[in-house]
Amino acid sequence: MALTIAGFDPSGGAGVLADVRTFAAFGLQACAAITSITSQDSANVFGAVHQTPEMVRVQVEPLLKGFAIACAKTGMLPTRSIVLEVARLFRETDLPRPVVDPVILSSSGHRLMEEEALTDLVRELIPLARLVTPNIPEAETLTGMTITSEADMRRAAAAIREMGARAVLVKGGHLVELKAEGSKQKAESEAAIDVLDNEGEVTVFREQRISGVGLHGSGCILSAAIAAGLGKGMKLEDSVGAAKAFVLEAIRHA
Ligand code: PXL
Repeated sequence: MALTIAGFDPSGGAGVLADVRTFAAFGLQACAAITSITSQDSANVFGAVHQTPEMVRVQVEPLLKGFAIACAKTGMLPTRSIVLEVARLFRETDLPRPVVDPVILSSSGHRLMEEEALTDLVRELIPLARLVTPNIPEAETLTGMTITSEADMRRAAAAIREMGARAVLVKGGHLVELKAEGSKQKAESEAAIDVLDNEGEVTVFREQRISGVGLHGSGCILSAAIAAGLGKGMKLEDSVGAAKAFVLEAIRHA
C-alpha cells in the first residue's frame, strides 16, 4: 500500500488524484489523506479550504492500523499546523520515510503553502525525508541561493541534504526555460537536467527537453512515481529513472 498526504485538485491533474493514479500505474494499492480541498481547472487555482491538522491525523491513523504501508509521499501541506502534524505522524509512527514534494506555488503562481510554514517544513519534515524533490524556484526558496547552472543545482541539493534529508532531487525544468532566452546557451536549452544527491552520491539525469508547456501536476506524478519505485524495493537512482520515464510519457500524452 502506498500513501499520499496531499491536496485535492478536482481536475485530477495534480494532488491526490494524480498520486493515486500514479501509484496504481506502478501496480500499488493506494491510499490518501487530504490536506486541502482546492478549486481549480488546468490553468488557475480559484481557492482552497485547508483541513485542520486533527482532520489530517484522523485520516491517516486508521490506515496505519489497517494496512502495511510500503511507501509514502507528501504534496501540498498548506499550513504550519499541518506541516507539524505530518512531521509528527512520520516521527512517531512506523510509516516509511516519505518522498517530500515541497509544494509552495501552483504552476499558475497561486500560493499553496503559507509563508510561515516554510521554516517548519525545513526544521521538522525535511529531516525525516527519504527524498525531497524541489524544482528550481522551490530549491531557491528553501536555500536562499540563486540557481542558474548545474553546479548551482548540485550545491542546492547538498544544502537541502544538510538540512537532514537523506536525498534531494533538484528538478531543472525551470532552469532550462531561463537559459533558452539567451541564444548563446541554446545547446543547453535542448536538455533538461535533474540533479540527484543521494547521501552525497550525485547522479545527473539528462533528458531531451520537450518544448512547449509543462504538464500541470507533473511534479506530483514524479514524486508519487519515485515513492512507488521505493515501495517496490527499487534503488533510489532506479526509482528516479523509472519515474522520469513515466512522467515523460504522461507529458507526451497530455
Ligand atoms: O503541482 C503542485 C500542486 C500540488 N498539489 C495540488 C495542486 C498543485 C498545483 O496546482 O493543486 C493539490
